[in-house]
Amino acid sequence: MKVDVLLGLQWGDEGKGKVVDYLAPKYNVVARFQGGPNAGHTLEFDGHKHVLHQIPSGIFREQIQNIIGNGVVLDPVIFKKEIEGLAKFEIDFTKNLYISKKTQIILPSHKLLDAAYEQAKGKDKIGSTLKGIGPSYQDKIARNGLRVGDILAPGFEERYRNLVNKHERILQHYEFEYDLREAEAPFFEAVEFLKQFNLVNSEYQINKCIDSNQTILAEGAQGSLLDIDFGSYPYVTSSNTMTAGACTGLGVAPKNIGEVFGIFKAYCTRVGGGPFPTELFDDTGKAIQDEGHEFGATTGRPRRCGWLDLPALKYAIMINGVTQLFMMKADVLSILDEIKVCTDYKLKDGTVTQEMPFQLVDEDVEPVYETLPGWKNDITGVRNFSDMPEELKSYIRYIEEKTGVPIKIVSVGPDRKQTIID
Ligand code: 2SA
Ligand code: MG
Repeated sequence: MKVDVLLGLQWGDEGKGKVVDYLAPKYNVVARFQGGPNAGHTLEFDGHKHVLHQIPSGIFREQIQNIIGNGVVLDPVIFKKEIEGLAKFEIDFTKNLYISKKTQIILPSHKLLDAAYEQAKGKDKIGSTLKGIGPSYQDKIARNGLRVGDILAPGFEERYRNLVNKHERILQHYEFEYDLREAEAPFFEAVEFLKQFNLVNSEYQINKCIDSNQTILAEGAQGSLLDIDFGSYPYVTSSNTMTAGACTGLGVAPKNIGEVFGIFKAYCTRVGGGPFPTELFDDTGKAIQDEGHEFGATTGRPRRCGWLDLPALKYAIMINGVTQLFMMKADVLSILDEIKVCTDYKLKDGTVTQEMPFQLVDEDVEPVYETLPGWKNDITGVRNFSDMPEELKSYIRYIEEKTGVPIKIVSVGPDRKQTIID
């Protein structure tokens, strides 16, 4: 079977965790292909909320093979905590979790570098989650990184020390005060802990699954507008969050990509710095933030809120080859009398365009809005398309017409059950 890809089309937090959890029973394999502990995938079921950072969202089902792919950057300390935090599920994770030997390892010093780089950027800071993501990808590309497979080979500690020495010189250059020693004992403990898991050449594993007709879901983290190449650079994360990232992050050939599920919120949010043309600074923005509980799942930071941005959504659909759209958090908009949607960007020189400019700068882009009527009805109990209020149906049809892609799932609440399938 081909590999289906699920990814966020905005700035992350679209509700990918919920969708993967919902789709997981249909799949034999769930694989993460990029990002690391900066991700926060929230799953809610049986009245409990669980946030996963590095572990694929199929982990709660024993029969699913969960794979952390080579494109991921893994923090062993956070990984250990995550696994320990799941103890109550009484699942033997050494049986349903596989980690690529080629996965890069985040060292404690990567986190310090993240903080040093952010501090040096001053008011232009990215708003990084400070989990060491950028610096560990930097080492990967610079061919200095340590990989999961390296922990099994002799000399790991020496290689660690050599790399940390380089990091310390950079930290000193930035005159960044730090205390690394305290973090090292838990790091090496976590490295030992990692050894009990299946550390594999996951590209073979995935391709064997493809050949034996198993169903595979690649689970993206963050969102397309945070993609290192196509996002709102430099306010992006350090990985390819798009469909192509699933190919390189897992070792899957492009011809083996199947459906591409694009997840978007019925509105827009962004956490961290960077441009956001449709951001709301008024009571409506605050109301959406409160109603949608828009706070970072990893850092607890408040998420900025705004209207749905169609030029950005269409861009994400284009670069990813999205075949199905899933619209999340429609219930949050039930509080509004009317809903705005950005259809075009008006640029400084007066041009109106639907294309993303090379450099997205809020001051240079004025969103052109169309206003649609709200439904003003509690939809959290709706379970099928036909029972939706007419205004919600029109909102859905409107987006489908503008994007040319069908909306196949609409989410009306955080629980697994609050999902409407077309
Ligand atoms: P980083 O940590 O260096 O990759 O940050 C770079 C930018 O990418 C953004 N980013 C995110 N945006 C939304 N959600 C993310 N995950 C967490 C969540 C975030 C949280 O699920 O809520 O809890 O704050 C995520 N991870 C990275 C980040 O804000 C920077 O703008
Ligand atoms: Mg999240």
